[in-house]
Amino acid sequence: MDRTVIRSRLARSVVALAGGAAAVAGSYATVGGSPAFVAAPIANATVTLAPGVLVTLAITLLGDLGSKLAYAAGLGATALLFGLVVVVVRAVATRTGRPLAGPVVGVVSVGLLAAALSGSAPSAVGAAVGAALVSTVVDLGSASDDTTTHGARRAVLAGVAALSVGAFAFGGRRVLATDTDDAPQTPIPDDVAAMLDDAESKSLAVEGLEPLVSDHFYTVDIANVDPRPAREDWSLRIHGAVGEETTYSFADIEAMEHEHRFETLRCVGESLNGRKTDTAVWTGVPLMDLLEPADLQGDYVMLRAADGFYEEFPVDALEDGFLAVGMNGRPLPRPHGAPGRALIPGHWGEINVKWLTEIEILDEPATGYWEERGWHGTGPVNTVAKLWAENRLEDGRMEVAGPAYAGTRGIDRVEVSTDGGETWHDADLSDPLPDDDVWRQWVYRYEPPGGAHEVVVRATDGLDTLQPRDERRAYPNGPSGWVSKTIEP
Ligand SMILES: Nc1nc2c(c(=O)[nH]1)N[C@H]1C(S)=C(S)[C@@H](COP(=O)(O)O)O[C@H]1N2
Ligand SMILES: [Mo]
Repeated sequence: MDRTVIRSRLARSVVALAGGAAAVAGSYATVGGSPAFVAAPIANATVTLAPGVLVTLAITLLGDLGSKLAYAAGLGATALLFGLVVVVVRAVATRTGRPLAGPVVGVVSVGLLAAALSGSAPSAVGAAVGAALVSTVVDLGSASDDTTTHGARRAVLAGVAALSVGAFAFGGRRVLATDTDDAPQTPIPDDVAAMLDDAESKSLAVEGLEPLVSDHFYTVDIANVDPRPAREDWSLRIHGAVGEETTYSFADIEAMEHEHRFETLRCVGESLNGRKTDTAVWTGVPLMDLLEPADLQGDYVMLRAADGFYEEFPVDALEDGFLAVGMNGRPLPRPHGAPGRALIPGHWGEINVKWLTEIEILDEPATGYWEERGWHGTGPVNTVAKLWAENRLEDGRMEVAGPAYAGTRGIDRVEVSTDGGETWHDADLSDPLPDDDVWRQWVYRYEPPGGAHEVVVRATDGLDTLQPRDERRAYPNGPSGWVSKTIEP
Protein backbone atom coordinates (compact mmCIF):
# COMPACT_ATOMS: atom_id res chain seq x y z
CA MET A 1 0.00 0.00 0.00
CA ASP A 2 1.09 3.53 -0.81
CA ARG A 3 2.50 5.42 2.17
CA THR A 4 0.20 8.38 1.67
CA VAL A 5 -2.79 6.05 1.68
CA ILE A 6 -1.64 4.49 4.93
CA ARG A 7 -1.04 7.93 6.37
CA SER A 8 -4.43 9.21 5.42
CA ARG A 9 -6.12 6.11 6.80
CA LEU A 10 -4.19 6.49 10.01
CA ALA A 11 -5.18 10.13 10.21
CA ARG A 12 -8.82 9.26 9.60
CA SER A 13 -8.67 6.68 12.41
CA VAL A 14 -7.21 9.25 14.77
CA VAL A 15 -9.94 11.73 13.82
CA ALA A 16 -12.59 9.07 14.38
CA LEU A 17 -11.19 7.99 17.73
CA ALA A 18 -10.86 11.59 18.83
CA GLY A 19 -14.49 12.13 17.84
CA GLY A 20 -15.50 9.05 19.84
CA ALA A 21 -13.48 10.12 22.87
CA ALA A 22 -15.00 13.60 22.67
CA ALA A 23 -18.48 12.07 22.56
CA VAL A 24 -17.72 10.09 25.74
CA ALA A 25 -16.23 13.18 27.40
CA GLY A 26 -19.21 15.32 26.33
CA SER A 27 -21.60 12.89 27.93
CA TYR A 28 -19.49 12.86 31.10
CA ALA A 29 -19.59 16.65 31.18
CA THR A 30 -23.36 16.62 31.47
CA VAL A 31 -24.12 13.56 33.62
CA GLY A 32 -20.83 12.51 35.23
CA GLY A 33 -20.26 8.93 36.34
CA SER A 34 -23.96 8.20 36.67
CA PRO A 35 -25.92 5.38 35.03
CA ALA A 36 -26.83 7.93 32.29
CA PHE A 37 -23.16 8.15 31.26
CA VAL A 38 -22.90 6.74 27.70
CA ALA A 39 -20.01 4.48 28.73
CA ALA A 40 -21.97 2.92 31.62
CA PRO A 41 -23.70 0.07 29.72
CA ILE A 42 -20.54 -1.09 27.96
CA ALA A 43 -18.30 -0.58 31.01
CA ASN A 44 -20.73 -2.61 33.10
CA ALA A 45 -21.06 -5.31 30.46
CA THR A 46 -17.28 -5.86 30.57
CA VAL A 47 -17.76 -7.36 34.04
CA THR A 48 -21.17 -8.99 33.65
CA LEU A 49 -20.40 -10.66 30.32
CA ALA A 50 -16.76 -11.55 30.93
CA PRO A 51 -16.13 -15.25 31.63
CA GLY A 52 -16.28 -16.03 35.37
CA VAL A 53 -12.68 -17.26 35.48
CA LEU A 54 -11.44 -13.98 34.05
CA VAL A 55 -13.43 -11.91 36.54
CA THR A 56 -12.23 -14.12 39.40
CA LEU A 57 -8.64 -13.81 38.22
CA ALA A 58 -8.97 -10.04 38.03
CA ILE A 59 -10.46 -9.87 41.53
CA THR A 60 -7.93 -12.15 43.20
CA LEU A 61 -4.81 -11.06 41.31
CA LEU A 62 -5.46 -7.44 40.43
CA GLY A 63 -7.97 -6.36 43.07
CA ASP A 64 -9.14 -2.80 42.53
CA LEU A 65 -6.79 -2.42 39.58
CA GLY A 66 -8.85 -5.13 37.85
CA SER A 67 -12.04 -3.12 38.08
CA LYS A 68 -10.23 0.06 37.01
CA LEU A 69 -8.88 -1.77 33.96
CA ALA A 70 -12.37 -3.08 33.20
CA TYR A 71 -13.71 0.46 33.43
CA ALA A 72 -10.93 1.76 31.17
CA ALA A 73 -11.68 -1.01 28.67
CA GLY A 74 -15.34 -0.01 28.75
CA LEU A 75 -14.50 3.66 28.15
CA GLY A 76 -12.20 2.71 25.27
CA ALA A 77 -14.76 0.41 23.69
CA THR A 78 -17.43 3.11 23.88
CA ALA A 79 -15.10 5.69 22.29
CA LEU A 80 -14.32 3.16 19.53
CA LEU A 81 -17.98 2.52 18.89
CA PHE A 82 -18.70 6.23 18.54
CA GLY A 83 -15.57 6.64 16.43
CA LEU A 84 -16.80 3.94 14.10
CA VAL A 85 -20.12 5.72 13.69
CA VAL A 86 -18.33 8.98 12.92
CA VAL A 87 -16.11 7.29 10.30
CA VAL A 88 -18.94 5.49 8.57
CA VAL A 89 -21.15 8.54 8.47
CA ARG A 90 -18.35 10.78 7.21
CA ALA A 91 -17.39 8.27 4.53
CA VAL A 92 -20.95 7.94 3.32
CA ALA A 93 -21.34 11.72 3.21
CA THR A 94 -18.11 12.15 1.26
CA ARG A 95 -19.09 9.46 -1.20
CA THR A 96 -22.43 11.06 -1.92
CA GLY A 97 -20.50 14.23 -2.72
CA ARG A 98 -21.75 16.21 0.23
CA PRO A 99 -18.79 16.27 2.61
CA LEU A 100 -20.19 19.13 4.66
CA ALA A 101 -23.07 16.94 5.70
CA GLY A 102 -20.51 14.81 7.56
CA PRO A 103 -20.39 16.62 10.88
CA VAL A 104 -24.10 17.21 10.81
CA VAL A 105 -25.01 13.60 10.14
CA GLY A 106 -22.26 12.58 12.57
CA VAL A 107 -23.79 14.64 15.29
CA VAL A 108 -27.23 13.24 14.65
CA SER A 109 -26.06 9.63 14.65
CA VAL A 110 -23.77 10.09 17.66
CA GLY A 111 -26.64 11.75 19.46
CA LEU A 112 -29.04 8.96 18.54
CA LEU A 113 -26.61 6.22 19.55
CA ALA A 114 -25.85 8.04 22.81
CA ALA A 115 -29.56 8.40 23.52
CA ALA A 116 -30.06 4.69 22.88
CA LEU A 117 -27.17 3.74 25.16
CA SER A 118 -27.97 6.10 27.99
CA GLY A 119 -31.69 6.80 27.75
CA SER A 120 -30.84 10.32 28.79
CA ALA A 121 -31.31 13.49 26.71
CA PRO A 122 -28.61 15.59 28.46
CA SER A 123 -26.15 12.73 28.11
CA ALA A 124 -26.94 12.38 24.38
CA VAL A 125 -26.67 16.12 23.76
CA GLY A 126 -23.33 16.19 25.59
CA ALA A 127 -22.02 13.32 23.46
CA ALA A 128 -23.24 14.89 20.21
CA VAL A 129 -21.77 18.29 21.05
CA GLY A 130 -18.44 16.68 21.95
CA ALA A 131 -18.28 14.81 18.65
CA ALA A 132 -19.46 17.85 16.69
CA LEU A 133 -16.71 20.04 18.19
CA VAL A 134 -14.02 17.66 17.01
CA SER A 135 -15.63 17.30 13.59
CA THR A 136 -15.96 21.04 13.15
CA VAL A 137 -12.41 21.81 14.27
CA VAL A 138 -11.06 19.23 11.83
CA ASP A 139 -13.17 20.54 8.95
CA LEU A 140 -12.34 24.17 9.59
CA GLY A 141 -8.65 23.41 10.06
CA SER A 142 -8.39 21.65 6.75
CA ALA A 143 -11.02 23.43 4.70
CA SER A 144 -8.46 25.11 2.45
CA ASP A 145 -7.03 21.89 1.07
CA ASP A 146 -8.28 18.37 1.29
CA THR A 147 -5.11 16.58 0.17
CA THR A 148 -4.02 13.50 2.05
CA THR A 149 -0.66 15.06 2.88
CA HIS A 150 -2.51 17.15 5.37
CA GLY A 151 -3.85 14.09 7.17
CA ALA A 152 -1.32 14.60 9.95
CA ARG A 153 -2.60 18.10 10.54
CA ARG A 154 -6.19 16.84 10.76
CA ALA A 155 -5.15 14.17 13.20
CA VAL A 156 -3.35 16.68 15.41
CA LEU A 157 -6.33 19.05 15.29
CA ALA A 158 -8.70 16.23 16.18
CA GLY A 159 -6.49 15.14 19.06
CA VAL A 160 -6.23 18.66 20.44
CA ALA A 161 -9.98 19.20 20.11
CA ALA A 162 -10.77 15.89 21.85
CA LEU A 163 -8.32 16.65 24.64
CA SER A 164 -9.90 20.07 25.12
CA VAL A 165 -13.37 18.55 25.34
CA GLY A 166 -12.02 15.97 27.82
CA ALA A 167 -10.27 18.59 29.95
CA PHE A 168 -13.39 20.74 29.93
CA ALA A 169 -15.56 17.77 30.88
CA PHE A 170 -13.45 16.61 33.80
CA GLY A 171 -12.48 20.09 34.96
CA GLY A 172 -16.02 21.34 34.53
CA ARG A 173 -17.49 18.51 36.58
CA ARG A 174 -15.01 19.16 39.33
CA VAL A 175 -16.02 22.79 39.54
CA LEU A 176 -19.70 22.67 38.67
CA ALA A 177 -20.93 19.29 39.89
CA THR A 178 -23.25 19.66 42.81
CA ASP A 179 -22.91 16.72 45.16
CA THR A 180 -25.53 14.62 43.39
CA ASP A 181 -23.44 11.49 43.87
CA ASP A 182 -23.61 11.66 47.61
CA ALA A 183 -26.57 11.86 49.87
CA PRO A 184 -27.10 15.20 51.63
CA GLN A 185 -24.65 15.91 54.43
CA THR A 186 -26.78 15.86 57.52
CA PRO A 187 -25.32 16.31 61.01
CA ILE A 188 -24.34 13.09 62.79
CA PRO A 189 -27.02 12.13 65.35
CA ASP A 190 -25.89 12.11 68.99
CA ASP A 191 -26.37 8.38 69.55
CA VAL A 192 -24.20 7.55 66.53
CA ALA A 193 -21.61 10.12 67.60
CA ALA A 194 -21.46 8.35 70.98
CA MET A 195 -20.88 5.00 69.23
CA LEU A 196 -18.14 6.49 67.05
CA ASP A 197 -16.50 7.93 70.18
CA ASP A 198 -16.73 4.53 71.86
CA ALA A 199 -15.00 2.90 68.89
CA GLU A 200 -12.35 5.58 68.82
CA SER A 201 -11.52 5.16 72.49
CA LYS A 202 -11.37 1.36 72.09
CA SER A 203 -9.10 1.54 69.03
CA LEU A 204 -5.52 0.60 69.83
CA ALA A 205 -3.03 3.44 69.53
CA VAL A 206 -0.76 1.83 66.96
CA GLU A 207 0.83 3.80 64.15
CA GLY A 208 -0.36 2.65 60.75
CA LEU A 209 -3.31 0.66 62.10
CA GLU A 210 -6.75 1.66 60.84
CA PRO A 211 -9.15 2.44 63.73
CA LEU A 212 -12.03 0.13 64.70
CA VAL A 213 -14.42 2.16 62.54
CA SER A 214 -12.66 2.13 59.17
CA ASP A 215 -11.39 5.39 57.69
CA HIS A 216 -11.78 3.95 54.20
CA PHE A 217 -14.41 1.28 53.71
CA TYR A 218 -13.60 -1.02 50.77
CA THR A 219 -16.04 -1.53 47.90
CA VAL A 220 -16.69 -4.50 45.64
CA ASP A 221 -19.09 -4.05 42.72
CA ILE A 222 -20.13 -6.05 39.69
CA ALA A 223 -20.83 -2.76 37.93
CA ASN A 224 -18.25 -0.14 37.00
CA VAL A 225 -20.86 2.57 37.19
CA ASP A 226 -22.95 2.24 40.33
CA PRO A 227 -26.72 2.52 40.11
CA ARG A 228 -28.26 5.68 41.47
CA PRO A 229 -31.81 4.89 42.47
CA ALA A 230 -33.34 8.12 43.76
CA ARG A 231 -34.99 7.81 47.15
CA GLU A 232 -38.34 8.84 45.69
CA ASP A 233 -38.19 6.15 43.01
CA TRP A 234 -36.76 3.41 45.20
CA SER A 235 -38.89 0.64 46.65
CA LEU A 236 -38.31 -2.71 48.30
CA ARG A 237 -40.61 -5.49 47.17
CA ILE A 238 -41.10 -8.64 49.23
CA HIS A 239 -42.62 -11.43 47.17
CA GLY A 240 -42.43 -15.10 46.15
CA ALA A 241 -43.36 -17.72 48.75
CA VAL A 242 -45.09 -15.25 51.06
CA GLY A 243 -48.61 -15.01 52.44
CA GLU A 244 -48.81 -11.33 51.64
CA GLU A 245 -46.78 -9.54 48.98
CA THR A 246 -45.52 -6.26 50.42
CA THR A 247 -43.76 -3.21 49.01
CA TYR A 248 -42.04 -0.51 51.04
CA SER A 249 -41.18 2.96 49.83
CA PHE A 250 -38.27 4.91 51.26
CA ALA A 251 -40.76 7.07 53.16
CA ASP A 252 -42.22 3.89 54.73
CA ILE A 253 -38.75 2.89 55.91
CA GLU A 254 -38.00 6.38 57.19
CA ALA A 255 -41.17 6.33 59.28
CA MET A 256 -40.06 3.16 61.11
CA GLU A 257 -38.07 2.81 64.32
CA HIS A 258 -34.35 2.99 63.49
CA GLU A 259 -31.43 1.24 65.18
CA HIS A 260 -27.68 1.59 64.98
CA ARG A 261 -25.21 -1.25 64.99
CA PHE A 262 -21.53 -1.94 64.46
CA GLU A 263 -20.90 -4.46 61.76
CA THR A 264 -17.85 -5.73 59.90
CA LEU A 265 -17.92 -6.86 56.27
CA ARG A 266 -15.36 -9.13 54.63
CA CYS A 267 -15.14 -10.10 50.97
CA VAL A 268 -14.72 -13.81 50.18
CA GLY A 269 -12.48 -12.83 47.25
CA GLU A 270 -9.87 -10.94 49.27
CA SER A 271 -6.36 -12.23 49.91
CA LEU A 272 -5.53 -13.76 53.31
CA ASN A 273 -4.02 -10.58 54.72
CA GLY A 274 -6.12 -8.40 52.38
CA ARG A 275 -7.77 -5.04 52.89
CA LYS A 276 -11.33 -5.99 51.96
CA THR A 277 -12.45 -6.23 55.58
CA ASP A 278 -13.92 -3.12 57.21
CA THR A 279 -16.23 -1.93 59.95
CA ALA A 280 -18.84 0.81 60.19
CA VAL A 281 -21.76 1.95 62.32
CA TRP A 282 -24.87 1.24 60.28
CA THR A 283 -28.31 2.78 60.78
CA GLY A 284 -31.52 1.13 59.64
CA VAL A 285 -34.33 -1.24 60.47
CA PRO A 286 -34.26 -4.97 61.33
CA LEU A 287 -35.30 -6.95 58.26
CA MET A 288 -37.76 -8.95 60.36
CA ASP A 289 -39.75 -5.76 61.00
CA LEU A 290 -40.27 -5.60 57.25
CA LEU A 291 -40.71 -9.34 56.68
CA GLU A 292 -43.13 -10.27 59.44
CA PRO A 293 -46.19 -8.71 57.79
CA ALA A 294 -45.30 -10.63 54.60
CA ASP A 295 -45.63 -14.06 56.30
CA LEU A 296 -42.63 -15.99 54.93
CA GLN A 297 -43.39 -19.50 53.67
CA GLY A 298 -40.21 -20.67 51.93
CA ASP A 299 -36.82 -21.83 53.19
CA TYR A 300 -34.60 -19.79 50.87
CA VAL A 301 -34.32 -16.17 49.90
CA MET A 302 -33.01 -14.32 46.87
CA LEU A 303 -31.98 -10.71 47.35
CA ARG A 304 -31.98 -8.64 44.16
CA ALA A 305 -30.47 -5.25 43.46
CA ALA A 306 -30.73 -2.32 41.07
CA ASP A 307 -27.41 -3.21 39.40
CA GLY A 308 -28.65 -6.68 38.40
CA PHE A 309 -26.81 -8.39 41.28
CA TYR A 310 -28.60 -11.23 43.12
CA GLU A 311 -27.62 -13.59 45.92
CA GLU A 312 -29.43 -16.54 47.47
CA PHE A 313 -29.10 -18.09 50.93
CA PRO A 314 -31.17 -19.92 53.57
CA VAL A 315 -34.01 -17.80 54.92
CA ASP A 316 -32.83 -18.35 58.54
CA ALA A 317 -29.95 -15.93 57.97
CA LEU A 318 -32.51 -13.11 57.59
CA GLU A 319 -33.39 -13.48 61.28
CA ASP A 320 -30.74 -10.95 62.39
CA GLY A 321 -30.68 -9.16 59.04
CA PHE A 322 -30.79 -5.41 58.74
CA LEU A 323 -31.78 -2.90 56.08
CA ALA A 324 -29.14 -0.18 56.36
CA VAL A 325 -29.97 3.32 55.14
CA GLY A 326 -27.19 5.08 57.04
CA MET A 327 -23.47 4.62 57.58
CA ASN A 328 -21.38 6.26 60.30
CA GLY A 329 -24.16 8.71 61.04
CA ARG A 330 -24.73 9.85 57.45
CA PRO A 331 -27.13 8.69 54.76
CA LEU A 332 -25.81 5.52 53.13
CA PRO A 333 -23.29 6.62 50.45
CA ARG A 334 -23.98 5.61 46.86
CA PRO A 335 -20.94 3.27 46.57
CA HIS A 336 -22.24 1.31 49.57
CA GLY A 337 -25.74 0.85 48.18
CA ALA A 338 -27.85 3.99 48.63
CA PRO A 339 -30.60 4.31 49.47
CA GLY A 340 -30.74 0.90 51.18
CA ARG A 341 -28.63 -2.27 51.51
CA ALA A 342 -28.92 -5.59 53.33
CA LEU A 343 -26.62 -6.52 56.20
CA ILE A 344 -26.57 -10.21 57.07
CA PRO A 345 -24.45 -10.67 60.21
CA GLY A 346 -21.59 -13.15 60.15
CA HIS A 347 -21.77 -13.98 56.47
CA TRP A 348 -19.34 -13.14 53.69
CA GLY A 349 -19.73 -9.66 52.22
CA GLU A 350 -21.42 -10.74 49.00
CA ILE A 351 -24.85 -11.43 50.47
CA ASN A 352 -24.91 -7.94 52.00
CA VAL A 353 -26.69 -6.82 48.87
CA LYS A 354 -26.42 -3.11 48.03
CA TRP A 355 -29.06 -1.01 46.19
CA LEU A 356 -31.50 -3.66 47.43
CA THR A 357 -34.80 -3.71 45.55
CA GLU A 358 -36.30 -7.17 46.07
CA ILE A 359 -36.50 -9.86 48.71
CA GLU A 360 -37.86 -12.94 47.00
CA ILE A 361 -38.72 -15.93 49.20
CA LEU A 362 -38.14 -19.29 47.50
CA ASP A 363 -39.28 -22.88 48.14
CA GLU A 364 -36.21 -24.33 46.45
CA PRO A 365 -32.54 -23.35 46.61
CA ALA A 366 -31.26 -21.24 43.68
CA THR A 367 -27.90 -19.94 42.51
CA GLY A 368 -26.61 -16.45 43.16
CA TYR A 369 -24.45 -14.24 40.96
CA TRP A 370 -21.07 -15.28 42.37
CA GLU A 371 -22.10 -18.92 42.89
CA GLU A 372 -22.86 -19.09 39.17
CA ARG A 373 -19.22 -18.14 38.74
CA GLY A 374 -17.99 -20.89 41.05
CA TRP A 375 -17.67 -19.07 44.39
CA HIS A 376 -19.08 -20.32 47.71
CA GLY A 377 -19.53 -17.01 49.42
CA THR A 378 -22.96 -17.07 51.04
CA GLY A 379 -22.06 -18.77 54.32
CA PRO A 380 -20.30 -17.64 57.51
CA VAL A 381 -16.88 -15.98 57.23
CA ASN A 382 -13.59 -17.74 57.97
CA THR A 383 -11.67 -16.71 61.08
CA VAL A 384 -8.64 -14.52 60.44
CA ALA A 385 -6.03 -12.48 62.31
CA LYS A 386 -4.31 -10.01 59.97
CA LEU A 387 -0.98 -8.27 60.33
CA TRP A 388 -1.41 -4.69 59.15
CA ALA A 389 1.13 -2.71 61.16
CA GLU A 390 4.75 -3.25 62.15
CA ASN A 391 6.63 -0.52 63.98
CA ARG A 392 10.03 -0.14 65.52
CA LEU A 393 9.44 1.50 68.91
CA GLU A 394 11.75 4.12 70.42
CA ASP A 395 12.85 1.72 73.16
CA GLY A 396 14.09 -0.69 70.48
CA ARG A 397 11.19 -3.13 70.71
CA MET A 398 9.08 -4.20 67.72
CA GLU A 399 5.34 -3.67 67.64
CA VAL A 400 3.07 -5.77 65.41
CA ALA A 401 -0.70 -5.30 65.19
CA GLY A 402 -3.79 -5.84 63.11
CA PRO A 403 -7.48 -6.70 63.14
CA ALA A 404 -8.97 -10.12 63.87
CA TYR A 405 -12.40 -11.20 62.73
CA ALA A 406 -14.59 -14.29 63.03
CA GLY A 407 -18.07 -12.96 62.20
CA THR A 408 -20.69 -13.58 64.89
CA ARG A 409 -18.47 -16.17 66.60
CA GLY A 410 -16.36 -13.27 67.85
CA ILE A 411 -12.66 -13.21 68.68
CA ASP A 412 -11.49 -14.59 72.03
CA ARG A 413 -7.76 -14.73 71.57
CA VAL A 414 -4.96 -13.79 69.20
CA GLU A 415 -1.54 -15.43 69.46
CA VAL A 416 1.70 -14.29 67.92
CA SER A 417 4.85 -16.24 67.19
CA THR A 418 8.09 -14.42 66.42
CA ASP A 419 10.03 -17.58 65.60
CA GLY A 420 8.07 -18.95 62.66
CA GLY A 421 5.50 -20.83 64.76
CA GLU A 422 7.77 -22.55 67.34
CA THR A 423 6.53 -20.63 70.39
CA TRP A 424 3.37 -18.58 70.89
CA HIS A 425 2.44 -15.54 72.98
CA ASP A 426 -0.92 -13.93 73.68
CA ALA A 427 -1.45 -10.57 72.00
CA ASP A 428 -3.39 -7.77 73.73
CA LEU A 429 -6.90 -7.30 72.35
CA SER A 430 -8.97 -4.14 71.99
CA ASP A 431 -12.06 -4.02 74.21
CA PRO A 432 -14.99 -5.56 72.34
CA LEU A 433 -17.51 -3.32 70.65
CA PRO A 434 -21.11 -3.91 71.75
CA ASP A 435 -22.47 -5.78 68.71
CA ASP A 436 -22.07 -9.42 67.61
CA ASP A 437 -20.51 -9.17 64.18
CA VAL A 438 -17.44 -6.99 64.67
CA TRP A 439 -13.71 -7.33 64.45
CA ARG A 440 -11.26 -6.65 67.28
CA GLN A 441 -7.72 -5.35 67.14
CA TRP A 442 -4.65 -7.09 68.51
CA VAL A 443 -1.18 -5.79 69.31
CA TYR A 444 2.03 -7.51 70.43
CA ARG A 445 5.34 -5.89 71.41
CA TYR A 446 8.63 -7.77 71.76
CA GLU A 447 12.43 -7.55 71.84
CA PRO A 448 13.43 -8.41 68.29
CA PRO A 449 16.14 -11.01 67.73
CA GLY A 450 19.32 -9.90 65.95
CA GLY A 451 18.22 -10.61 62.40
CA ALA A 452 15.30 -11.42 60.14
CA HIS A 453 12.59 -13.46 61.84
CA GLU A 454 9.19 -14.77 60.87
CA VAL A 455 6.13 -13.42 62.67
CA VAL A 456 3.02 -15.62 62.53
CA VAL A 457 -0.44 -14.69 63.83
CA ARG A 458 -3.48 -16.85 64.58
CA ALA A 459 -6.86 -16.22 66.19
CA THR A 460 -9.21 -18.30 68.30
CA ASP A 461 -12.91 -17.58 67.88
CA GLY A 462 -15.62 -17.31 70.53
CA LEU A 463 -16.44 -21.02 70.13
CA ASP A 464 -12.86 -21.85 71.16
CA THR A 465 -11.93 -22.94 67.65
CA LEU A 466 -8.41 -22.15 66.49
CA GLN A 467 -8.10 -20.57 63.05
CA PRO A 468 -7.20 -23.42 60.66
CA ARG A 469 -3.58 -23.53 59.57
CA ASP A 470 -4.03 -25.07 56.11
CA GLU A 471 -3.44 -22.48 53.46
CA ARG A 472 -6.08 -22.00 50.78
CA ARG A 473 -6.44 -19.21 48.27
CA ALA A 474 -9.61 -17.13 48.14
CA TYR A 475 -11.31 -19.06 45.34
CA PRO A 476 -13.81 -20.57 45.97
CA ASN A 477 -14.37 -20.69 49.76
CA GLY A 478 -12.52 -17.61 50.97
CA PRO A 479 -8.88 -17.43 52.05
CA SER A 480 -7.60 -19.62 54.86
CA GLY A 481 -4.31 -20.10 56.73
CA TRP A 482 -2.17 -18.18 59.23
CA VAL A 483 -0.80 -14.79 58.21
CA SER A 484 2.98 -14.68 58.44
CA LYS A 485 5.59 -12.10 57.58
CA THR A 486 9.37 -11.97 57.65
CA ILE A 487 10.46 -8.93 59.61
CA GLU A 488 13.88 -7.28 59.44
CA PRO A 489 14.36 -5.29 62.61
N1 LIG B 1 -25.91 -4.83 44.46
C1 LIG B 1 -24.69 -5.28 44.80
N2 LIG B 1 -24.48 -5.64 46.07
C2 LIG B 1 -23.27 -6.11 46.46
C3 LIG B 1 -22.23 -6.25 45.51
C4 LIG B 1 -22.48 -5.87 44.17
O1 LIG B 1 -21.61 -5.95 43.28
N3 LIG B 1 -23.72 -5.39 43.85
N4 LIG B 1 -21.01 -6.75 45.92
C5 LIG B 1 -21.04 -7.60 47.11
C6 LIG B 1 -19.72 -7.96 47.61
S1 LIG B 1 -18.86 -9.15 46.75
C7 LIG B 1 -19.24 -7.46 48.79
S2 LIG B 1 -17.81 -8.05 49.45
C8 LIG B 1 -19.95 -6.38 49.51
C9 LIG B 1 -19.06 -5.19 49.66
O2 LIG B 1 -19.75 -4.13 50.25
P1 LIG B 1 -19.10 -2.69 50.16
O3 LIG B 1 -18.85 -2.40 48.71
O4 LIG B 1 -20.06 -1.75 50.80
O5 LIG B 1 -17.81 -2.80 50.92
O6 LIG B 1 -21.11 -5.97 48.84
C10 LIG B 1 -21.86 -6.99 48.24
N5 LIG B 1 -23.09 -6.45 47.74
MO1 LIG C 1 -17.24 -9.87 48.11
